Amino acid sequence: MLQDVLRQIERRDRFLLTSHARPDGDAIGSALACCQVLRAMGKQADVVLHDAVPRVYRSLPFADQVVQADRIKGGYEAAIILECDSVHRTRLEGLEDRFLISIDHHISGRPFAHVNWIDPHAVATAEMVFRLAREAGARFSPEIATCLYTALMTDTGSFMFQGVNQHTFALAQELVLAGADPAHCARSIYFAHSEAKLRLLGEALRNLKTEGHLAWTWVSHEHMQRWAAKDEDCEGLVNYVLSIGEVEVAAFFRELPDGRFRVSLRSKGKLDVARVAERFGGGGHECASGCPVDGPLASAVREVLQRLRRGPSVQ
Ligand SMILES: [Mn+2]
Repeated sequence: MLQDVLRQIERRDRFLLTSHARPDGDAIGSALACCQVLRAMGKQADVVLHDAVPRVYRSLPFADQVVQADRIKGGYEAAIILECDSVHRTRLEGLEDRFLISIDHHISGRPFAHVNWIDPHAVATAEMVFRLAREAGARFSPEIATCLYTALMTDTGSFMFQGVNQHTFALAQELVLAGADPAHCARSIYFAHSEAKLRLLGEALRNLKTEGHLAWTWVSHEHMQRWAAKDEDCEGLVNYVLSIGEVEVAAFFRELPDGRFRVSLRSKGKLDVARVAERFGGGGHECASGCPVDGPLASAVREVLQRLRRGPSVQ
């Protein structure tokens, strides 16, 4: 619980903060904000991530201080793992024998750490970091508010996803009062794409296929190379497929250099796509998941669609 987390923080001086590999807005924003909260409490803290900060989050306050590494070095007294359901998903080595604190809002969150604060009612991990900061009485700077607002905005799909309620807006209000600028945060995320991303979207829309409540598309490795696209340029393209009114489930296939495919699955809620992804050795949430599938494209699509047609249903 929150009190246990605070007690463990108060006992120590040097902290490492991290989150899952291929970090999203909640992972980055919450880790950056939590790091500043700890520093405001007089602690030493560093954010260490396995992957680079994606382009759209690079303008967040203190994003330039994020350390990218495969292995943890240094005398940290504890590691705080945010928005992440296992040590493995951080893809960082050297965490195993450290004192671990987990802060997560996922319903699938497992108590893998020494101290676990998992609150599935929190709409984003950012909400939990906000509560931690307030409980600690830490000075709440505009920079911290900006990181948390960005995390909240992205993790709620710009306040559109299931679970958004009056508390979400109350939190947004607190963050704006503390100095977050909503228009600036939105601009940095939604009007900051690379050209490559739009070129990939072009190919994805050209390749779009639909079948009843299912829709899917793909981009080839060759197309990725032609536009010097990075993995992160594919982020969110699946949502365009899901935006079709009749579509309940969308799949996006990205060809990897080795000819396999990375599949992103999205659901509007009637089908649990986490369970489908798990069948292929992936995972995620009911409405957003991912998995690897062997190529070539035709067989990858056939296998995934077979599962999607069959269910299993959430209801
Ligand atoms: Mn989150």
